Amino acid sequence: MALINKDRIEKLKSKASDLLNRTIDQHVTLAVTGLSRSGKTAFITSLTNQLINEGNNSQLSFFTPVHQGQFIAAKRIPQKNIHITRFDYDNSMAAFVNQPPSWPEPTHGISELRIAIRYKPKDSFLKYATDMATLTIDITDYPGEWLLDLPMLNQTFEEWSQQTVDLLLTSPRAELSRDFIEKVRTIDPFQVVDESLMAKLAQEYTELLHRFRNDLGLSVIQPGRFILPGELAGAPILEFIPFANFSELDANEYQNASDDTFIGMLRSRYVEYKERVVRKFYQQHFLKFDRQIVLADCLSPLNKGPESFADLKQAISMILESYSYGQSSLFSRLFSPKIDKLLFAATKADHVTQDQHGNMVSLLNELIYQSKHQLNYDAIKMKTLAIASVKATASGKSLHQGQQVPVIQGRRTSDDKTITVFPGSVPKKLPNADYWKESHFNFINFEPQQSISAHECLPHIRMDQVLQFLLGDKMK
Ligand SMILES: Nc1nc2c(ncn2[C@@H]2O[C@H](COP(=O)(O)OP(=O)(O)OP(=O)(O)O)[C@@H](O)[C@H]2O)c(=O)[nH]1
Ligand SMILES: [Mg+2]
Repeated sequence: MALINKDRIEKLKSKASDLLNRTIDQHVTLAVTGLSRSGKTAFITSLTNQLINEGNNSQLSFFTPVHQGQFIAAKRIPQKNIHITRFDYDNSMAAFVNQPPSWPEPTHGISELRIAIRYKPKDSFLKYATDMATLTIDITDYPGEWLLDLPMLNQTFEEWSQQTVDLLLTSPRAELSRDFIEKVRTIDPFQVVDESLMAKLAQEYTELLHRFRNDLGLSVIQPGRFILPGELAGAPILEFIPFANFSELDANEYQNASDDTFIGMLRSRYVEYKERVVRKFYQQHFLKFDRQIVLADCLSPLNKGPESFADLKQAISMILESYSYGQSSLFSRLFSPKIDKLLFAATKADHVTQDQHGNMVSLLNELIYQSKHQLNYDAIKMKTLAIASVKATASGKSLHQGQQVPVIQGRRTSDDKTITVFPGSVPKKLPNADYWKESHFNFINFEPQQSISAHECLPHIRMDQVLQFLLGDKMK
């Protein structure tokens, strides 16, 4: 008798579970962004690796479902949007598995990955119906540079040109830009345009943007798609430039210029770019994200100097416009937002000693909260963490002038030598002029530590806190 009852209860449970699995939201869309080289690929690879290899050398004690024994297993499953590039997890992992291990190659554009996590619900009302639940996670990797374009949606071609040319003619960009601006000034804006001239100028402008990023370490790059075109590489929609001579144009003549003139083509391509590229990205992707991780590498700009750091501050402020949900914000006026959690992560924390992690968090918080955009704390839950997706150094202590000082040890990228250093202090606040005069940073690039097998967990710093913030509440 007792057996029959148990059987019936199990059947009822399974029926109820089927029903609930169909009706209860057990799905989350995580978007990962950051400027190029900020650590997006390493982050997604590590996050996936920690989940699918949980139990095999994993260190996730701050992730409650693991800590409380609710976590059963996770696996990669086919992604939802099959028209979007697959995030190449296997290839990225291969870099860490190789002997000697290396970092994954740079990526371009948007990619996706889907993971299913099986867990035992504990607190939520799911536990009355089922012994096991599944949380499906869609992860999207996209360039932070694409968010730098949001303000363009609110600007005419004339406004954008003037702002961009002002920026180009200001230090530190002026030196590199002068010749290009002079060249643009010699062109008759009302001449019938030769498309190959337009393509050539756009190419020169794109090269300038690459030099700002790579040679000067600058972050404000606009239009963002020019350096990271994704599937639009070579398309004429990316072939326009800011016009340098608006003050000398007759307003009427400009208004009436047809699309086959130089200025007319610039204007029409700019408008098309805003609608078909910028707005489309927000509509097709951004508005579908539930949760967002913004990765920021604050250490490289600190190494490069004050101009690079000031530019990072400006870029972060521009990126934050996309999360500024106040009624008067540009974003809320254009779109209806959905994101409920926003994680800011200062990446590559293994480049500095552990005692500096608190300063990394304070510094990133200063960059975020001093921005002119008020983030709406009620609508979005936010957190800042200093992390290393893949820890490439070991920490220890060394005797220096009779005192124990914290140090890190790792395999230096430039010469593959194992070195032990104190790389310097991270400023707690936005550094001022005196700070730049006195301080010398020496943040060194390291290669990953010893290689691991593809089914082992990567060493990390605070990836468990990342998982707890992003997924913990969905797995109760
Ligand atoms: N030490 C250390 N270095 C890291 C870490 N994450 C990233 N890096 C370094 O930063 C570089 C860029 O990391 P990626 O993950 O490729 O960055 P990304 O944002 O995907 O770059 P793009 O694909 O070019 O946009 C790597 O090649 C490493 O040198 C980390 O956790 N620790
Ligand atoms: Mg990448």
